[in-house]
Amino acid sequence: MDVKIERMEVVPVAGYDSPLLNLAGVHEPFFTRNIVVLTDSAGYTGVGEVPGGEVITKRLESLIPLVEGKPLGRFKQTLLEAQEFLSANMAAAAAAGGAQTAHAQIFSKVTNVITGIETPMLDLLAKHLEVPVAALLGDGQVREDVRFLGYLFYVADRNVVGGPYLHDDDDSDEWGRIRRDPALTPEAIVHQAEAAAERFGFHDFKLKGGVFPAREEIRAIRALKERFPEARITIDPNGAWSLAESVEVCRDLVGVLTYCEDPCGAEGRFSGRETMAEFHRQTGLPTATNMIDTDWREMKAAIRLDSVTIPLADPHFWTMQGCVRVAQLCHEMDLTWGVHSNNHFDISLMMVAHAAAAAPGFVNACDTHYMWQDGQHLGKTAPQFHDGCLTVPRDSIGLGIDLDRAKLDAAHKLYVDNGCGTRDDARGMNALIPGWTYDPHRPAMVR
Ligand code: GKR
Ligand code: MG
Repeated sequence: MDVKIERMEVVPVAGYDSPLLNLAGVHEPFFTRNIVVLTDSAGYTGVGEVPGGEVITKRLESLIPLVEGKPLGRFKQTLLEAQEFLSANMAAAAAAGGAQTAHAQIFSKVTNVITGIETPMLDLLAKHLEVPVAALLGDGQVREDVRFLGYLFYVADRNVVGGPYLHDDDDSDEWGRIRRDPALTPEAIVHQAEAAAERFGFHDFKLKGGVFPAREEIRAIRALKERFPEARITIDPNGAWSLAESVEVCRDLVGVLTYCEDPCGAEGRFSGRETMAEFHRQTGLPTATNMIDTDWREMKAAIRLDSVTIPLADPHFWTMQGCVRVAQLCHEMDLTWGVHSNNHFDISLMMVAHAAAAAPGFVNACDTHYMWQDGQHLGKTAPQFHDGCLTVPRDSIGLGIDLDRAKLDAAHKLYVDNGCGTRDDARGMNALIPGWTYDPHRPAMVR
């Protein structure tokens, strides 16, 4: 294949968000992402989306000279070179004084950046070969319908938090009407689930916890299960609860919670993988995580300890090919695969759909924040859910995103005009609780 990558564009973008609550605070009015667009010598474009923030933008931009001019067919070699280049730069930065944070940065930022170039290259290749991206991952595409869950959040009152939050923007159905409104009770959470299920057809739900005391959040879980008895339901307080509290509130929840995501974390002499293993044994509940099993070294430790039943292998952290490798391992090792998410546009949604379409065996409904962003796509048409699923037809081509340049420009303008950058959920919390600071062991509204 005599095709070369001619142009790499890195476009930081923003979209509107609601004041969603989580352990880290409250979401700001805008969420940010980095979009990568590659154009090749045959005139095709490939797209990818990764988390926002200037560090990732800059690292992606640093790869432009390395990517432009490379033959498309040698994409794996290009990925290896990019990995080497980034690792060398990170090592140099660490040697210059950033040792403490170096590991975290290497994990969280470099894999994101690699995914940022890997995805559009896969999109381009798939277009040339006239196959879906899923066909190029793992052992190939194994399913067409990919199931997603409804990701429920407690929502703060935007008038109290303050800021240019979007509101009254969608009167088309109940989800459109309520998704910008405060939701702070079990009843409001159930209502969110009903409205989201009506629009998207979701059968499964996840509640973002770490906001109110554990017992109160479990009341919402019980109310959800009562309303949706067939649903697979999980809660994720991002490790906010102690092991003792997690066990106490979850001990009797087999049959109510299908699995529990990061109930507890590192505690005293014990690592998060050790406390999660104890939680798993004491409650009998399967455990999911996007916090303590986030690379291959952590994966080895988690497997030895039997801490994690469901590694949430987000392609943005693991790369597209890497997250499918995790799925293959899960399939062989009696684990089940799932996906983590952050606020995102339709490109990321399709990245997850293609990865899941290549994930063998049983897979858990994929996390997605998309219901909070529905209507803000960057493709010419919006992905359509049916019965809680997205379909990746075996005869489709590429990632399935026909980039809308006008929408991309508008999302970039929103980013620039509002001085957006790296996510900071602490910023808005002072309006809710004066003097609020982040505490990884205390729910956000408990001060
Ligand atoms: O969007 O507030 C949020 C979530 O808390 C997100 O930041 C987490 O990374 O959804 C994620 C999770 O599963 O932990
Ligand atoms: Mg999580």
